[in-house]
Formats: sequence, structure tokens, C-alpha cells
Amino acid sequence: MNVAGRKKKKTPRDAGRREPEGGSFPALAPDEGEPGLVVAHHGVAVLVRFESGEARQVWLQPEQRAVVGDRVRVARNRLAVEPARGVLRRRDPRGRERTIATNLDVLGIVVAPEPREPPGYIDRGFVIARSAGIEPILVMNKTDLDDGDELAARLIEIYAPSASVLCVCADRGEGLDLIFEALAGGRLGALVGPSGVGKSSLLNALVPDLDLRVSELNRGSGKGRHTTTTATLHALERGGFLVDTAGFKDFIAVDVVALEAAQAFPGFEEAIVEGCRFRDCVHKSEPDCGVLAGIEAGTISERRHRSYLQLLEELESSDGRS
Ligand SMILES: Nc1nc2c(ncn2[C@@H]2O[C@H](COP(=O)(O)OP(=O)(O)OP(=O)(O)O)[C@@H](O)[C@H]2O)c(=O)[nH]1
Ligand SMILES: [Mg+2]
Ligand SMILES: [Zn+2]
Repeated sequence: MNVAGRKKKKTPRDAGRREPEGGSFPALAPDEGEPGLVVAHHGVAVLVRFESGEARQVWLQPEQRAVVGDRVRVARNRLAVEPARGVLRRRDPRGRERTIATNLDVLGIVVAPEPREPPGYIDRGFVIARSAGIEPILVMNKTDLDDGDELAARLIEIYAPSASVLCVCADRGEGLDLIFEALAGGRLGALVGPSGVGKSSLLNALVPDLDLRVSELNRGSGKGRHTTTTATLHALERGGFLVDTAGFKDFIAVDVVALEAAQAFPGFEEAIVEGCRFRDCVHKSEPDCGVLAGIEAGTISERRHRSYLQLLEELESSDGRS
């Protein structure tokens, strides 16, 4: 479905919000129905968990959309989807918009020494999360592997000033407390990352009796096998909820403008607050730019700035696609 015709200009207040699709599902009156949460998505139907703890499959109407994390009401086997915030979207390699999950408080970007994520993956994750009002955290799994310490040190150096960097090991059950803490107080998080980094393995380690499918990396390519094909949401014993998602290597932003990237890029936070003269500075060649001054002073590396400029270029070139 082409949604370009309905597209409104985005304002900062809209960031990460989404209204339910159309008004064309007259199924339920306002406040009618039993409230529930979408915990799995099966194409034409969703699995809804109710406050009683019971879960039931509900068919979607033609064209109706609901994803994991959506709050819904169900009556007469019909579904009404509540407006959502914290909406995580990406563009797939064919240019189509995909909503991965909604109502997220936290995005756990999972990486590992093997398989390594594509260049710029983490930065795009930060920008996408922050511009949707979701707190990004970085989760490095597989600390037991040989290159674990080296990668952890590098990630901490770059990202720890901007966000929590959690070094964990699903295999040995290490660092799991850090994930519980990040979701304490009933927060909803999702794990995203390339196939094979161990997202499902982490969920299995966090949730007793959960038995999500995991598979070994491909021996030849060292890549994951796209084992998880649909997102599922799980309650944690210590409070909070966590979504397992299908791995993807293209973390392409939808509707993120240059200024949002300029303000959300990890590592620029302090320089912007202290330094940029113009509020709409995109740190390219503006006078009195805190980021450019940081490069001069050696507090921001040129390499990080190059990664940022590359991301800006990508955003600009994907603009016309939707
Ligand atoms: N050495 C080591 N291997 C791990 C660890 N966690 C997961 N793995 C292995 O990594 C492989 C991939 O794990 P999965 O949990 O299937 O990865 P995933 O991120 O869910 O992959 P997709 O579902 O394809 O996106 C499996 O062989 C796991 O046993 C870890 O902490 N250490
Ligand atoms: Mg998986
Ligand atoms: Zn600037």
C-alpha cells in the first residue's frame, strides 16, 4: 500500500507516535472491549495477552495493522488498536516501511564479536531510537569469545559517554542482571541486531522455560541463519518486558531528518550543548559548531565525524523513496 498520499509533515511532537490505521475499522465503540497487549504477530492474526494472563489469537481485519507492543481492545473477536508511542520502524531492503514494535521505552542494539554488524549499524540504531523517543542501549553479547575484550573496550570508548553499554554472555548467563535493571519498573524493551548475534539466546537465558529457536552460525560465511522470523514479546520475572525480533542487517531510517540525526548521533551530545551557535546546526561547515570545534580540540575523532556525514548522506538519499 502506498502511504505517501497520506503523509503529514512531521513535527517534533509526532516523534515516535502513531495513530491507528485509518478510521475504517468500525468494529468497536470507544472503550468497548477487553484491554490486552499484542505479544506475537502471525501475518493475518495477532496473539493478544489479556490482564488475566490468558492469551488468545485474534484475526486482523483486511488492511488492519497491529504489531508486537500494541495495546488493543478485543470484543466480538475484533480488535481496536490504541494510539502508540515509541514506534520502531525501519525500511527493508526493498524500500518498504516495516514497523517492528510499538510502545517501546528501550531499544537494545545487540552486537557480538561474531558475526560483526555492518558499518554504521549501531549509529543508525541510536538515531532511529532517539528520534522515536526510545532510549537506546548497547548490548554486547558473547563476551566469552576471544575477541570479546577488545570489542568491549572499543564499544565502551565510543558509546559509554552516550548510553549504557552492557557486556553480557548468554551462554554463561553473565551480565543478565544489567538487562533486568534496564527494564526495571515495567519498561518495554526490544532486542534488535544482525542475525546470529544471540538475541533469542539472551531471551532464553532471561526467561525461565522459554525455548525460542536458536541456530549456529553458517560455517562458511560466519553469518547468522535468520532463525527468528517473527517478533515475540515476553514478560520478565523481575518486571518489564522484552521483545525478540528477527535479525536484519539493513537498519535504514524512515522519516528521520538531518536535524534529528545531528542531535541524536552518539558522541556529539556534550559538544552540541556546549558549542553549536545555531539550534539547527547539522555540524557540516556551520560557524561556531561545537562538533567541529571538538574535532579541532581532539575530543571528537574525525572518524566519528566521517561516520556521521555518511549517515546524513544516506538519510538524504533515502528521502524520496517513501
Ligand atoms: N559463544 C557464544 N555463543 C553464543 C552466545 N549467545 C548465543 N550464541 C550462539 O550464537 C548463535 C546464534 O544465536 P541466536 O540466539 O539464534 O541468534 P539471533 O540473534 O537470535 O539470530 P536470528 O534469530 O537469526 O536473528 C547460536 O549458535 C548461539 O548458541 C554467547 O554468549 N557466546
Ligand atoms: Mg533469534
Ligand atoms: Zn554543530
